[in-house]
Amino acid sequence: MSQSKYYAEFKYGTGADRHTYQIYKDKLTYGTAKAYATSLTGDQTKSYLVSPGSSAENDAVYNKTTEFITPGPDANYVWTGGDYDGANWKYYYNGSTIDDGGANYTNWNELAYDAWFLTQDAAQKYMAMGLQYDAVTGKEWYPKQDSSYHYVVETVNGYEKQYKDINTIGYGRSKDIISDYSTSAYKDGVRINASELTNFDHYTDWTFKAARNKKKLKKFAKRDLDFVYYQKKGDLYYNENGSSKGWGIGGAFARFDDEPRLTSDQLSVYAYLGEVV
Ligand SMILES: [Ca+2]
Repeated sequence: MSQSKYYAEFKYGTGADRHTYQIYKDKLTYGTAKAYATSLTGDQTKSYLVSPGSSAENDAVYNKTTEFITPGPDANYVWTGGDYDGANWKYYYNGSTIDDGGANYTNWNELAYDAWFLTQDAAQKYMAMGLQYDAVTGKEWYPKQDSSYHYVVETVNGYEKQYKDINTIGYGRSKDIISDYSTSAYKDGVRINASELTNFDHYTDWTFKAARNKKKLKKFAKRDLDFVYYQKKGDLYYNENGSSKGWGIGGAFARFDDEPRLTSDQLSVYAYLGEVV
């Protein structure tokens, strides 16, 4: 099963407040994005549309989002988890009020908020973060009516999916040695950080095959596959040059010491953007 979503991930915060943020390349309506965020954990208080509670968190979200998504005419906002319930702007994940003008952190775009305040347009009940394009100011929040935007999902500490993450930094020179992978220890499988893989752009349509023997391995290197696994050695290859002979600027980037059986439904692919500290 090849995943359909292309996302980048980063971490922000310390200790119990260290949260995971996933920035999605696809666009969804507010309700669909919210439902997707909840579906990651099954609990809308554990995984929800991003709800910045401080200026530093807001900056981290903005900086990482615009590192991954270039602002433009079709990418001017991302959904956040703020919405208007008819009386107050609130973060839906915990019901906290965000427009009280008091102690709670707010980052409204003043002109947009004032215009909304005058009309109280009932359709403009969702909070989106501007990505800075055209007249839109980056990092600030805008009251928006429903539309399809990119979105950022925040997951609280301890509720992240259980992936065995493969580090591809320095691949080609060294392999990430994996000695603790099993489907029982990592129920969400193996996840490849593809941001370091040269020329990789198949985030939503990557292909994978496991080779039974050396002959198959050589044969699969000459097929239009992105990833090939050689179970006999436990090596996972990136096939950078597709159907050309060999692996191009690719090659084995991970070795599984236990040589487990790997299938495509155990694999997922994403882009890791690091940790904001
Ligand atoms: Ca090849």
